[in-house]
This record gives sequence, structure tokens and C-alpha cells, in this order.
Amino acid sequence: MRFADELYMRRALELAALGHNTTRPNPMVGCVVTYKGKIIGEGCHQQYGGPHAEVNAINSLADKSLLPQCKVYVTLEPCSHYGKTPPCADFLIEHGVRSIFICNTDPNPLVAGRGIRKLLDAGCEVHVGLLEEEGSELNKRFFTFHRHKRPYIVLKWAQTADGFIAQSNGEPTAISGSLAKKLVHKWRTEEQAIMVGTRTALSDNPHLNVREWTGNAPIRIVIDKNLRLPPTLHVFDKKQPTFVYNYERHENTPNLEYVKITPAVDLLEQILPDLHQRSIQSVLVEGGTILLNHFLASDIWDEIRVLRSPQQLENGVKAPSLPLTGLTQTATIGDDELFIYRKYQ
Ligand code: AOF
Ligand code: ZN
Repeated sequence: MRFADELYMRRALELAALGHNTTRPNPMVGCVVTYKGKIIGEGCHQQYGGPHAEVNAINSLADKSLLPQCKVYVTLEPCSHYGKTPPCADFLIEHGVRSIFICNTDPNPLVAGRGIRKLLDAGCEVHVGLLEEEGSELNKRFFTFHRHKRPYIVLKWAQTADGFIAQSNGEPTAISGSLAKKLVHKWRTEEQAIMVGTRTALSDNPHLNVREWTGNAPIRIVIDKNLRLPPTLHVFDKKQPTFVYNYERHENTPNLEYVKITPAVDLLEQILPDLHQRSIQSVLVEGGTILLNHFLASDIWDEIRVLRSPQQLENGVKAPSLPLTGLTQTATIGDDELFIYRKYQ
């Protein structure tokens, strides 16, 4: 692989990222076409349901007859299936493309190597694995969803300098500052769903919507095993699709669905496959401690984001313990410190 190939693939990744927040649950994909070392066409998958990156890139060409002498750089294996659009592998072959570079194979069971197979069978030269890590990182939610058959899990909490997450009496306390709050609302636009446990829903009465940022509001997931939560809480306002996992009721009304689970099986063992089946690729878990500790004890998480404020509470509900390894990023957000832990699996 030449340095130039890497450069073109970096451009394809850059194009792919333009689809941030608009392609899900589809991955972000970018594509670049070069002729004699010059980029002559570019495209990305812009919108869920819309044309794929390869189609946009090829349709951007002024002269498609050059394609047999071109190199095509695409960040994900071209698809082989009839979904919302016809197979990209066929599209490339029909247009006479002979040389293709790919970052990642597509883990979607509908594709899973069949796109590459088609290209090879048609006699194309296929290079797989160029900037593979960068590609995996860009579509971390999509890859985790298909590889582990569960959504990408982001655990988030705010804690005081002395390690408390809430007051013991259940009274809501503002722990982080206004800038950190904005950041949390940005995070809410980036994940497909947001989850809270019973005590948090009750004591904080959160809206779990997006007010301090612009973007899509996530699907709300509320754990209310014994249906203790009053229907007057904000989470039941039906302004966003909301799932309530509980032991008693199975009921589906517009924007409010009760999903029955059983006490005989671990909570996460029931909820995560259900979310997978609903094509939910990522969840931001916003508390409280019981739920966060359950994810941590089960070792089911991909990212932990902790906002630590300078405040002291002296007593209260203890914040979960952080892992000993995996700290990948720290930042100062107003008066708060942000710590991000990652688990690569
Ligand atoms: C590509 N190029 O740009 C994208 C691909 O329902 P559809 O037809 O949009 O297909 C969605 C699936 O296609 C998605 O889950 C993933 O496997 C693949 N995405 N493939 O060749 C693209 N976005
Ligand atoms: Zn495709």
C-alpha cells in the first residue's frame, strides 16, 4: 500500500464523517475515486435510506468511461444485498471498476464478506484493511451492534470531588456546571437511546430530552420493574418514544411502550437483546448508581464518561468505582473535569 492510498482513504473517512447523526442505524461511509493519482469523484452516505457512498461518488464523475482505469477507495465493504438501495458491489462492477480499496468488512449479516466475494468473482483487485482502525473507530456503534449483538453502551455520571453522585435523601442536587450540562445534551443527540433506573426517574424527574443543543432527541428507556413510577413524571410525557421495562405489563401506545421482562433472568440479559432486535445501536446510561453498577459488574460497557465537579458533598450516594485501566481522554469543561474510559473489544 502506498502512502498516497492512505491519503485517499483518509479523505474517504473525512467524507464518511459528514454523515454523522444522519445515517444511523446505517454506518457512515465515504468514497473517493482517483484517476492517475488525482481525485476525480467523491461521495458519502448522507442519510438513512438514501444512496450509498459508492453511488454518490460515481455519480459525481464528469466522465464515467474512465472508471476501468480508476481506483476506488471506500471505507466499508460495498454491500451485496437489496436493502433500501440495490447492491453497491454490482453497481461498481457494472460501471467497470477494477481496483478497490476498503477499510473494513461489513459486519452486517446481510453483507459479511459477500460484497468482497462479488468483486473478486468479477475479477476486481480488492485491498481490504487500509486504515482499518480508523474505520472501526468512526463506526464504533455500528460495529459493536453487529459484532456483539447489543447496542454500544456509554455509561455517564457526574460526581463530586469527594466521590458522591447524589444526596442520600433523594433530593436532586446539581453537581456539574452549565457547560458540562451543554456537553451532556450534545451527547444525548449522539446516541440513539438514553436509559435511567427507577430511583433516578423518581428523584430527578428528568426530561431526558435535548434542550441545550440541537439535534435528535434519543429514545427513552426507563427501568421500572414494579411499576412504581407515577405517570405524571416527565419521562411519560410521550414527547419521545419511550420504553418502560417492567415485570407486569405488556402494552404499546403511541410513544409509550411497556415491555414485560421476568425477574427470573438478569435484567441486562433481557433488555440488551430486546434493544438489538429493535435496531437500537447505542445507549447513553445516565444513572443512577444501581443501574450503572449493574452494567459495570456485568462488564457490559464500551465507554465511561465521568464529569467531576469541584464541589464537596461530604456524604450521600457513592459514585460507582472507576476501572483501573482504560482512561483515554481528560478535559476541562468549565469548572468540571471530564474523564473518558474506553474498552476496546
Ligand atoms: C455500502 N455503502 O454507503 C453504506 C452501506 O438499507 P440500505 O440499502 O441502506 O442498506 C443498509 C446496509 O448497507 C447497512 O446496514 C450496511 O450493512 C450497508 N451500508 N454499504 O456499500 C454505504 N452505508
Ligand atoms: Zn451499498
